[in-house]
Amino acid sequence: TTKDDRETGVVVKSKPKTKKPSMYKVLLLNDDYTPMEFVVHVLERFFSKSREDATRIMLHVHRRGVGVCGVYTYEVAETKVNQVIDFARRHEHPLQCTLEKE
Ligand code: TYC
Repeated sequence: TTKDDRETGVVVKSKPKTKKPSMYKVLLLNDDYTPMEFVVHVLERFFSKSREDATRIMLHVHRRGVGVCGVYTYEVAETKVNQVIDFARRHEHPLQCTLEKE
């Protein structure tokens, strides 16, 4: 935005300093060992997906190798990645999850 000082004629520019945060995709990766039901449960539990959406995403990852679970600000995305990896590890499944800037 620009502003013209009426006495000096000096034009100053300012921009509103609030910026939209960068958004990050949380990606789920396929593997040969994690049970399909476990992946569906992860999508319901950590990404608030319905059983139907969770099943669709799981099958997409199973067939294509990778899929998007959700899009979040960096801090939220990183927390979800850590929660998923930790939950999978505790259940001794190799499920992997990562984040990617949008
Ligand atoms: N490929 C796995 C199987 O056949 C299922 C699976 C789907 C694993 C999605 C990981 O992110 C994944 N049991």
